[in-house]
Amino acid sequence: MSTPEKKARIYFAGSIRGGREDLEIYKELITYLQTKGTVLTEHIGLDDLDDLNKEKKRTDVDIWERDMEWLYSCDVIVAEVTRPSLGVGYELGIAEKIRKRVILLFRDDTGKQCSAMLTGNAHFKERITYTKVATACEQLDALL
Ligand code: 6K6
Repeated sequence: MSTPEKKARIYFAGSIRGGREDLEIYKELITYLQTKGTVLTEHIGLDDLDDLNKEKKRTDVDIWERDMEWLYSCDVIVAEVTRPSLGVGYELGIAEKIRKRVILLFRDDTGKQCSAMLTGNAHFKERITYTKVATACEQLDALL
């Protein structure tokens, strides 16, 4: 009998207090990533009021402690970085220091440029630039 394959633990990072304009895109990406493994941070795509309120009731200390545990223990971080977020930037800085695998996602139809701290950094070599989420998922499929 073959041993069941261990599901990848995926840490999805996306803006929360940095702004929720890309929430629908996060939701679609998270739904796709759930076909590839366990998404630890599925609350980033939450807009169901009950679930979101539960998350919002957590203290900032609780949130930081839980997220750090997940960040250190995950197999891969997938970060949507089109919408700049201090929290996501912080998570990526730690990911680089602990040499954690990171896949960056950035939309190229916004007229914005991604930070040179990411695009100029050899640790963040796995980068997907996309316009449609379906294209991002196809490229993720080749990487995950
Ligand atoms: C609100 C909505 C959903 O969850 C909440 C409660 N807040 C947070 N819960 C979980 N992770 C958080 C929360 N706030 C920030 N983070 C982490 O920082 C996430 O992993 C995100 O990738 C990142 C977002 O940082 P900000 O600076 O945009 O908030």
